[in-house]
Amino acid sequence: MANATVLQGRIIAAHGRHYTVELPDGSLRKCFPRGKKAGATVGDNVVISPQGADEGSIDRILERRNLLYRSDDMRTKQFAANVDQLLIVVAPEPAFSDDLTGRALVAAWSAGIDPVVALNKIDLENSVQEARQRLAILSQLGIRVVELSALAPEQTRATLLPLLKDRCTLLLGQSGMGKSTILNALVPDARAHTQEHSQALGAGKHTTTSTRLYHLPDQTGDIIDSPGFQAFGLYHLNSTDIERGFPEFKEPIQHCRFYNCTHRHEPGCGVLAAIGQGSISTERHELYKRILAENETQGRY
Ligand SMILES: Nc1nc2c(ncn2[C@@H]2O[C@H](COP(=O)(O)OP(=O)(O)O)[C@@H](O)[C@H]2O)c(=O)[nH]1
Ligand SMILES: [Mg+2]
Ligand SMILES: [Zn+2]
Repeated sequence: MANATVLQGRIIAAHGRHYTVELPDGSLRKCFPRGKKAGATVGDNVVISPQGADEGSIDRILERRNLLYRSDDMRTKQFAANVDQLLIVVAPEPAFSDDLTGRALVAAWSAGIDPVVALNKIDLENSVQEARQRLAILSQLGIRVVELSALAPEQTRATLLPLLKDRCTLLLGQSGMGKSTILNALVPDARAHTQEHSQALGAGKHTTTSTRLYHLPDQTGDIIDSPGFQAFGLYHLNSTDIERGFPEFKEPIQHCRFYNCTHRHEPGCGVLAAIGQGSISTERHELYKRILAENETQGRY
C-alpha cells in the first residue's frame, strides 16, 4: 500500500501565519503549520503534505544545524535556521550601536555561526572615520570587516559576492543601515518581492516586513533578508553560551582561580587580568556584564 504523499522542502519565507516552502524542483507552496505547532522559521527543512495544486501543511521540521534568534522579556524572535554566516550591516549614519552589534555577534558565536561585519555608507566622509575607529575593537578580535557603499551597486557586488559564494548568509542590521539597498544590489528581484508583499497587505496598512531567503542570481549561495531590529535581548542564553559569545575570553578563562568564576569581581580572574593587561577591551567586558545581568534578573528556574 502506498504511503500518503509527503514532500521535503525548505522554508524560504515566513509571513506570520503561513510560510512559503520551496521544493527541490523549484516550485513554491503556501504552507500552514499543522495544528498549533509553531516555531518553524526561514531556512528550516520541512516535510509537508501537499494540498491542492500549490498549498500544503507542514508536518515536521527536520533537525537544525543552528538557529539564530533574539529574545526579550516577553517574546522570542527567530531570525533563521541552518545559516552558514551572519552578515551584520553597520553604518556611520545613523550611527550604529556598539551594544546591538556586540549582541548580534554574541548570538552568532553562541549558535556556532561565523560573523562578518559590513561597514556601509563609506561615502559619508565626515562620519566614516569614527565608525572605523569603533569597529577596530572588532577587527582586533579577528572578525572580518568589509567596507562598501551600497549606492555603488557594482562595487557592492564585487565586495560581497566572493563572501557569499556557496553559503547561506543571514543579513542583519539596525534599521537604516542600508540592508535593503545592499540586497537590491545583490538580488535585483528582491525589490519586486518586497513591493508585492506590501501590496498584498493592502495600502495604508502597517507593513509587516517578513523574512525571506533569496537565491543569488549569478552564483550559488543564498541570502536571507530580515526586518531591522531596535533591540537585541539574549535572555535565552545561559552563562556558558554568553562566554562563548566572547571568544577573546576563552584563553584567559583557563587562568581563573574559581571554576565558577563569573569574571566580574572574583580574585584571581583571568579575564580581569587580561583587561588589566589591555588584551581585552573594557567596552567588551561591559557588554558581557550587561548581558549576564539581564540574564540573572529574569529569575528563571
Ligand atoms: N550615503 C549612503 N546612503 C545609503 C547607502 N546605502 C543606503 N543608503 C541610504 O540609507 C537609507 C536606508 O537604507 P535602507 O537600505 O532602506 O536601510 P535598511 O533599513 O537597513 O533596509 C536609504 O535612504 C538609503 O538610500 C550608502 O552606501 N551611502
Ligand atoms: Mg530595509
Ligand atoms: Zn574569571
